[in-house]
Amino acid sequence: MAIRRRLALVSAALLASLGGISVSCAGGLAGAPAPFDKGGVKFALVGFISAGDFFAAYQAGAEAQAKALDVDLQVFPGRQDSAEQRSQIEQAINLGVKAIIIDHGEPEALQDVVQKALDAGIKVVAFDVNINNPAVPQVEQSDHELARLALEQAAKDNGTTFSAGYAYVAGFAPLDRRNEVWQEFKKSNPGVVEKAQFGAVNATTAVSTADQAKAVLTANPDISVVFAPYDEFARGVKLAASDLGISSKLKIYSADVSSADIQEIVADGSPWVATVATNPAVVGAVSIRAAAKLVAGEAVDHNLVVQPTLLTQAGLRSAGVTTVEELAAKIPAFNASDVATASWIPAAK
Ligand code: SR1
Repeated sequence: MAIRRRLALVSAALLASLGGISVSCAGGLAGAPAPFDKGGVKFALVGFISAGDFFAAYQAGAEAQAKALDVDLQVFPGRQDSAEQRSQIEQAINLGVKAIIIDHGEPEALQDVVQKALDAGIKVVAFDVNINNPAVPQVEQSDHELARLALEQAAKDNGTTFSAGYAYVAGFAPLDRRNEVWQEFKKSNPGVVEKAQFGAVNATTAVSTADQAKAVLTANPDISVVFAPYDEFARGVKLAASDLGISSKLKIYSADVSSADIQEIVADGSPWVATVATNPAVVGAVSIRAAAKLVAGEAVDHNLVVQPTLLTQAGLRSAGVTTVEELAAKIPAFNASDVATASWIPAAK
């Protein structure tokens, strides 16, 4: 039995070295560099926002990639609370993890505790929070490009003279980057007048944003376009428009996509006419791969960018796409990314 098991391991290692593939087996990944070859490797994923489709899909993608690497991934939900997120990073350090992936958060609240992890020899990767440390690779979705694509579509559909509503909350790296593009867009198109800015990020973002959007849209009946570059914001605006009975005179441009979002976008009479998005599960997988490469002693670029794709209501309807899985079958970028790959890292299933 022991001989048979050893033979199986040897042939798995041989396969891996010949074909650049890796085979997961109990207690490690044959053909992978240390410590992944022996197994028992622990990572932590420490979030900040623990509500919404985007973050659930990001986590699922991270978990799938960790599983493929035979990594034990401990997930800590930050619950929109910086003190809790800090304490979760401390807990992860004490657990003896090899890497910590930080998903959003407030940079000022994290920089010293991240340094503590680095000093303990733990590798750190940050997604959408600027840790401002050369040792910490930054994962992002090319937020400038994302906002540019959404606003180009808005200009294509509505021209460059319209009254706009803008959903934004300062202090979140992706929203701040998208905001830079919105400010430039208004400067280059003086006919675009921002009538009101609103939005909230909390455990019930869509509902809180809907309440604010209702007040804004009632007070500014000339608003015909809303730039809401976060899907929870867009859901809130759509809900407000529906409650006010003004869906037919509004167009919403957003970021992000989930299966639930697609259903809201393609629904009859929906004012949500375009979104620009990556597959968050792919971004989660990239974050884990970057951490794994660092742990294996391999070089990782400082900026790891997953490119987003414009998805219009018309395009989704004509393609008959109703879920992210169907999208992934049609658009290769929704299926996988070549960012932070290595021959020994198996694809997430
Ligand atoms: C509050 S920040 C929300 C954004 O984070 C991710 O980058 C998603 O794209 C989402 O829009």
